[in-house]
Amino acid sequence: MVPPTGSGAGLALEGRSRPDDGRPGLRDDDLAPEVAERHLRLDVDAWEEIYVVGDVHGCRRELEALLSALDPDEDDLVLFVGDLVRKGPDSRGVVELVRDAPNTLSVRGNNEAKLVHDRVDLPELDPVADYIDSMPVVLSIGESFLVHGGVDTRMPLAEQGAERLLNTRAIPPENGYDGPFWFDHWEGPQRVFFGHTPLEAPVVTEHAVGLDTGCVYGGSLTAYDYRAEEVVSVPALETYQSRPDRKVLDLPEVQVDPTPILDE
Ligand SMILES: [Mn+2]
Repeated sequence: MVPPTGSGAGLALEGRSRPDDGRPGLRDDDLAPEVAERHLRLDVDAWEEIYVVGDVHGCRRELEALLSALDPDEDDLVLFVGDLVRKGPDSRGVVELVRDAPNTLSVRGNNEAKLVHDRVDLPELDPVADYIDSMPVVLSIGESFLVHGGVDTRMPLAEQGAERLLNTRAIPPENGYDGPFWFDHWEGPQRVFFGHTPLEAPVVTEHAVGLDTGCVYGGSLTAYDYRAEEVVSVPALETYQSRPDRKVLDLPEVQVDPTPILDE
């Protein structure tokens, strides 16, 4: 697919996306047709620094602090695992920030999908509805890809529709927050960057990187530095929404401690 319409990233991405040319990484053929149509491939070699950011949920101030600390320039790329919107204080501000920056892109989260499919109506987001509609479901770069929820390891990737990729958490799904989780079973070959499941600390394994550290719940906003292979985070400035502890996963055996960074 072409980069999202109205995206500031559209220009910067020119020549930096890449065709399905047989090099390693996710191919359109690996995906269900409806997902392949919404698969954006980026050229990993066309960018210097690459960061992947967890669920923002309208936490614009924390996102600004994170971006200010990372200080990306036009040759750096900032990707998001979706759920830019809802629950937090400034969903529209977050979408505008991501839309208007020249080097930022997000996959669709389940909360964007609720807007796309008219399951919820938020008039404040009407001015950015076209941009939200245009967000890809899968974004691949190098031998990694981003998807909001995860991969259902009970079936081939090519049989999984967008809703499944946006909402997968436990396997089987009815296990909810008790697990085991899809990333306990996923063996690649690609590495999957994901959000959707609030974590006490980011999950980093060979084939999965979980970045939703529950900023809107008073946790932190986390970014993975693709080149340095480390995670950095800024703390939430407030608890915008409360959440029961059992719905924030603590998985010490696969979690890493992010480096806290402060906005100078
Ligand atoms: Mn979320």
